[in-house]
Amino acid sequence: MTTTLYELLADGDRLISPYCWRTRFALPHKGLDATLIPIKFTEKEKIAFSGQDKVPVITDGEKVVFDSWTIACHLEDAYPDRPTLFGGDVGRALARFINSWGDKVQNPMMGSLIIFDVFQGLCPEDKAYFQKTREQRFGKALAEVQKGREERVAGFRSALEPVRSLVAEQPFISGKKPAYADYIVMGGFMWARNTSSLKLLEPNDPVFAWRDRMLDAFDGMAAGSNGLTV
Ligand SMILES: N[C@@H](CCC(=O)N[C@@H](CS)C(=O)NCC(=O)O)C(=O)O
Repeated sequence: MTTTLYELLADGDRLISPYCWRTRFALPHKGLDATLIPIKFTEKEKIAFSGQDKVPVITDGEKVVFDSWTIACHLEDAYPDRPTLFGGDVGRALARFINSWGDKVQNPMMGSLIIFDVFQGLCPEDKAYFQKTREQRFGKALAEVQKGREERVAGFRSALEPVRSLVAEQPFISGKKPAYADYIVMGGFMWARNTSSLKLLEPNDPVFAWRDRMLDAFDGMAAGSNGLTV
């Protein structure tokens, strides 16, 4: 069966969407070797077949699936004999809580620190669309959103405390090995890494060491994705 992932790239080959990154990790976890199809914000016609306009989108054989959480559930259910992303129904429900935290807390906080950097790294044809839609979302100019971030980054680090205390005690959020909950949180960090030089974490932070372990996962897949910071 052929699997295809439509994912969002900035200028060059930098995969920038936190949600696409979740799927990027989930696929090799399930041992699936997907064909990767890059799209830009202004190339939505490439995913029109999915009936909506957001990535990630996968095709898996005849099936079309969109939304990173729905994709993770599809992969778990379609490939039950492969390594599990959730570790059972209770693990799936708990990973869904992390998904919600990533969507509602982690990524919005990160966005307020890096959104102007994201804009600056986009290809020229995507810039006007991104600026218009994101300024509508934030209600102000993107450079303004990012203002004062050197002071505000401390608040982001505090919000990571539940992750920090966990990965200080065990190598991954999911335990001894990484799984979908790790991919959710790492998706946000990959968004930042591939768009911004802002130092989000201090090197002595246990989350920093966890992020390094995630960069090394799957033969350094994320580390080799043209990031700007270490
Ligand atoms: N809940 C969705 C969110 C997907 C999403 O917002 N994707 C963004 C990229 S990060 C997108 O495709 N945006 C297109 C646009 O803004 O036009 C998921 O988890 O997949």
